[in-house]
Amino acid sequence: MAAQESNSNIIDSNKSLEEDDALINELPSALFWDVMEIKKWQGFWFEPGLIKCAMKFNSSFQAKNDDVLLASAPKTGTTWLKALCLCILHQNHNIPENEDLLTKDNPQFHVQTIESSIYSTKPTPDLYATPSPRLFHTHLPFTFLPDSIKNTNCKIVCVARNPKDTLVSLWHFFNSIFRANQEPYPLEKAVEEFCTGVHQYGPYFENVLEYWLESQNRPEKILFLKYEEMIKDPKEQLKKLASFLGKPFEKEEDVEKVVWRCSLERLKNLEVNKNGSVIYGVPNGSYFRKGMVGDWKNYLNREMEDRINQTTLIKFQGSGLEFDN
Ligand code: PAP
Repeated sequence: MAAQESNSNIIDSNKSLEEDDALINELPSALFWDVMEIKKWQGFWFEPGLIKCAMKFNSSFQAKNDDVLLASAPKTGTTWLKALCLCILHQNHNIPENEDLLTKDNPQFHVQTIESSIYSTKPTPDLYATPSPRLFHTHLPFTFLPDSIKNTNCKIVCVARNPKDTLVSLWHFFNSIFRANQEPYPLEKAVEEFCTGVHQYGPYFENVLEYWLESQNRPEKILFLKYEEMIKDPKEQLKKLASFLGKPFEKEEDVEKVVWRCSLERLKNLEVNKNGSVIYGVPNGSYFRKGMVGDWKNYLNREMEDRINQTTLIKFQGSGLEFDN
């Protein structure tokens, strides 16, 4: 880490782009996986371009009461949640296969991650021309959300996942992006960076905890889903999600259809995801791997397991947040 954190790194909608650049330049830096510069902004690490987008999003986004915002720390079930919410909000459970949106593009394309897609394009697309209900996603922690999201009636759904599987999923993902045809990044280094929070969108722990605490205070506003519970009982979790979004299922068979439509097995084998295009510079197929609870046991040694367990214990202590793993 190079510089000291600036005291002036607060969000201010009156600042010019040049001032944003100057502020970002002053932030402490680190090198993520030896390739990507990340900077610490208000306690979290992001690549500099993302900070700019997050600032723009924070200062200019106007929420509507019927917006739905999906939130997740990376690799905790985002793609799955995006697919499920698309099906719930469109409610056309009887459409033939060839009309299903999920066969046409990856869920990541249909539900864009607001700070890394919408606010990184120039000019900013006309968000307000999008038909209601608008469905967005963010990997940003709760702190960074615009006041209009926090203070209107729009709903937030957060998905979270146990830290050890999240880390292993992250490790596979970044190996495929940064180190294709190379030796994988040393896992012990990835564990250390995960525990100290020095990674893109890190720390995972604070990101997850913020949404957890908010969901406890405002359950009508924020639904907190756990990946492990979704794997264990997808139908029950899907019904809970649909009811929260004000679109409860009328028929049990529709619940089953959506669970199947959004299953890893189906999505992974769709043509569009096997050979499909690229979003955020990432092949569609990289969003689908094993989708297992406890896959970490195949990768982490005792020392790594203890390191993550100890960190989890300290970070989540007293919050009531626990994960199966
Ligand atoms: P993102 O943060 O880049 O958007 P995200 O979708 O949150 O990625 O995480 C990918 C993980 O979700 C992968 O987990 P794994 O590496 O442990 O296998 C991926 O397999 C899993 N996943 C993707 N789609 C589904 C799905 N439909 N059902 C269950 N798990 C899924």
